[in-house]
Amino acid sequence: MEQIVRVIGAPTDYGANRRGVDMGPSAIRYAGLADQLRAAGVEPVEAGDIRAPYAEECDPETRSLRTGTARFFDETKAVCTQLAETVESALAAGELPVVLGGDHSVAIGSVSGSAAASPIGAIWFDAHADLNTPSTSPSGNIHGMPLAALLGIGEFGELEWATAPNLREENVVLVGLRSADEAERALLEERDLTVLTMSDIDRRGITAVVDDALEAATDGVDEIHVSLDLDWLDPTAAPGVGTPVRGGVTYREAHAAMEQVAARSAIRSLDLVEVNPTLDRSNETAELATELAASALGKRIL
Ligand code: HAR
Ligand code: MN
Ligand code: MN
Ligand code: MN
Repeated sequence: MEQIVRVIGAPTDYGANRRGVDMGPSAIRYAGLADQLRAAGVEPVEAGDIRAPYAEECDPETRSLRTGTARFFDETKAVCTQLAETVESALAAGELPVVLGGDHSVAIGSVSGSAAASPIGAIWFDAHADLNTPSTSPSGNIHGMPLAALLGIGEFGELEWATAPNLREENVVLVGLRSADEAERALLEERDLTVLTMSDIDRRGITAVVDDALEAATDGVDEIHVSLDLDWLDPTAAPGVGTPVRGGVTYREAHAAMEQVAARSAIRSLDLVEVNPTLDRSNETAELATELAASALGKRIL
C-alpha cells in the first residue's frame, strides 16, 4: 500500500516582518506539489488550509505574555493549536503530514502535533537558529522562536500549547546555520542541541554533515520531523524567501540532503516554510520546495 501524504496549508505571515509568506501554500500547490509527490511514490491527499485571518484583521500587539515581545501571539497560538490537532490526527490515521507555511512559527504546531503520541527527533534545515524567546528576540517576530518554544526555553516553559514534551534537545539538530543572534549563540553554547553550520558543510561536505544530523536526531528515537525553511538554500537558488542570507547550500546540495533523509526511512512529518512568492519571478522557490519534498519522500534520479 502506498503511503498517504496529508498536505496541510498553514497560510500565516504573522511571524515575519515582510509580508507574503501567507501565499506559500497556494504557491507550493500551484507549483505542482501533488504531481511531485506522486513521482516520489506516495499518494497526496489535500487537507486544505488551517484558518488564519489576514494580519490586517488582527492586532499585532495582542498577547497573553507577561514579559517580552511576540507579535501576533494570540493568532499564532490559534493557528498552531489547530495545526497540531490536524497533524496528530493525520498521523493517527497512518498518514504522513506535509505542512505548507506560512512563516516558520507554524512549526510550533506541526512539531507539537507530530510529537504528541510518541518521541521524535527534529532536523532544522535553516539559515537561522529560531531559538529566540519573547525576551531575547531582536524583532518580536515569532518565526525566529519556534525551536525555543518547542523546547520550552525561557518564557515558553510556561506555555503548554507551545512545547513538545516528546522532543529532547539531544535529538534536535540545526543544519546550515549562518545567522544567529547573541542570545541564540549563548543558548547553543550551554545546551545539548547539535549544530552543524555552513562552515561544517564547507569543510566536510553535505553528505558527511547530513549523516551526522540523522545520527543525532535518531539517537534513541525511531522517527524524525524535518523542518525545511527555504532560506536554508542560497538566495541564488531560493530567492523567494522573506529573510534571505547569503552563503547557503546549493540546489544540488539541498537535493542530496533530502535524498539522504529519504534513504534513512525515518521521516514522520515535514514542513515547507518561509516561501514568499511575491519575491519570486515565476514561482521558482515554491517549485523548488515541491522538488525537495519529493526528494525527502523518496523520489530518485534512477
Ligand atoms: N533571528 C532573527 C529574529 O529572531 C531572524 C529570524 C529569522 N527568520 C526566519 N527564521 N526566517 O528562520 O528576528
Ligand atoms: Mn526558520
Ligand atoms: Mn530561516
Ligand atoms: Mn503541548
